Amino acid sequence: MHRCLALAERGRGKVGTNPLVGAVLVRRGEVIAEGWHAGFGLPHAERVLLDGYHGDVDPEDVLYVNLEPCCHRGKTPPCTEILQERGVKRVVYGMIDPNAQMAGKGIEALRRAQVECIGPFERARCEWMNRGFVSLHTKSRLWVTLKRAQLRDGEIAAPGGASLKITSASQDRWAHEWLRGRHDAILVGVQTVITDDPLLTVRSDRALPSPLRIVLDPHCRIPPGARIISGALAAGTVVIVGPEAESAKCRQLRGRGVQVLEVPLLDRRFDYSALWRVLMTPTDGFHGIASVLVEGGAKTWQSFREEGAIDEEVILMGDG
Ligand code: AOF
Ligand code: ZN
Repeated sequence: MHRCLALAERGRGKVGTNPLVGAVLVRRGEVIAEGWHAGFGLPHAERVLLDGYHGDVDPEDVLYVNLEPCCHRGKTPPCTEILQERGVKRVVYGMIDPNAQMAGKGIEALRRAQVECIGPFERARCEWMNRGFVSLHTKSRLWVTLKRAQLRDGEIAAPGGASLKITSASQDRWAHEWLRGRHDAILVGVQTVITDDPLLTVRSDRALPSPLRIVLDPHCRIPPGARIISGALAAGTVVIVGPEAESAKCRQLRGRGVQVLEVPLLDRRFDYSALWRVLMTPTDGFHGIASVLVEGGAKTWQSFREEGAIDEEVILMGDG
């Protein structure tokens, strides 16, 4: 199962609103074939595994997969069918699929077809890896992590508003690998872009996926020279604007490859349920996202708190 999770991780940043899934076929304790879900709309892990494995499946072989095999025809055919066609007789699964179209029906279908199913196995780890996907289906919103760096006295910025270096190099490394590299998007309020002009990229020695950059910018105040909307970074940036944002400026941003998405306001703040809907709905060229890391600033953290939309909060305590 741990191998399934490692394979599943390869799909991070590519599967959109789909789950991260890996599968292995084991014969007498040895892995003989592997597969993973490599991207939104592409074949599922189990199908990738069986399409790439041309040998026979023995009745004693065990197929491990971190998510219940699907039983519905979505963008791809049901995995339960190919498992039966290829003679898989034993399945170990990590967790039930929270998608209401499955929700145990995949396992039921396999058991009805005399396939032995064992699980959920290593459920906590499997659910944690897919916490974004689980959140989409159980809360109808993304998984939200708040990240804050602060000095021991609680200070987060210099009195003049200029940015202050708070964290150490090792804290930065950890934050890049374990926070930025493990979320589908990094979100900031426009004031952070105006004050800090951040890059919002993952900087690490390891090859990690690049999350999208999202800016909450009701009146489209983002400075045209900001680094996240310049050069190659522009194509991975999403600016969320309100209905009254200046349309000429929005057009100019779109011309650079920036995605500009409109969300209605409620009491001078974005309507969060509409914001979730926009971010969870795949469109042409945007596969939707399942998790977001909110990096600031103070007003943006506050609005997520007031909305009650925080699943995890990480505070990096610095010595300054
Ligand atoms: C699996 N293995 O690798 C994945 C599963 O539109 P589709 O056809 O891609 O179906 C998407 C749904 O299928 C998704 O919401 C989730 O319930 C399941 N994804 N299932 O057995 C996989 N990616
Ligand atoms: Zn499937």
